[in-house]
Amino acid sequence: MSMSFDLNKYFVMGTANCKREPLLVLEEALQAGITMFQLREKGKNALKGDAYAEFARQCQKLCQTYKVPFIINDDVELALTLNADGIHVGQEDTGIKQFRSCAKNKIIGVSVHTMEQLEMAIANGADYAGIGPIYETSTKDDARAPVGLTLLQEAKSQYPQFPIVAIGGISVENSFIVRQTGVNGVAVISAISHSDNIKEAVNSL
Ligand code: 3NM
Repeated sequence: MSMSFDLNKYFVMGTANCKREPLLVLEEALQAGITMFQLREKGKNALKGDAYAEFARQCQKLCQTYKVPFIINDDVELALTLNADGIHVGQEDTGIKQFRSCAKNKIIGVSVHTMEQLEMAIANGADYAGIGPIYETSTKDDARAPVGLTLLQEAKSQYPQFPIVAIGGISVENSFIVRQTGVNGVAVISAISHSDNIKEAVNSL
């Protein structure tokens, strides 16, 4: 059993997603009330090596201050080194069984794009699934075709107790209709990281 967590307002970010100092963006989002944070350091100018680890440590420290779970995308080694609260993996990333065996009480999230992948994630012991992209997104280079709201509805009707977060193209404007599917929360990058008023964006999501 992993530690408790709340998917309600899940902010995902890496340095490439920020137009301002990333740690300031994160702190404003934390102050505004995000419930979960995932460091997703991707792209051609992504931090590497010590700079990446140090940035991750600083993000973790902020999350600890605000008592928000700190999740690392696709990097089991760093997650274990930093004793992060959890890891988020895609379909192509390291299997979750490996992470679970060395981190029993950690949060494990998996990105899924079909009902079959969702069933597999649950069978493999994931703690939550991210379903997406719900809408078109320009943030993820290799994003698949949007799955729309029907997959969220199907997932929640078949697995009402399993925590599900919607991701991909979610904005302040469309988050209301996304939430009507019964999902546990919305995960966003640009709706927060590109916002000129993070407090308002987080409040409105
Ligand atoms: N994963 P934005 S879509 C990181 O479909 C990510 O699994 C997705 O960025 C998936 O909120 C996506 O700016 C990008 O659209 C989300």
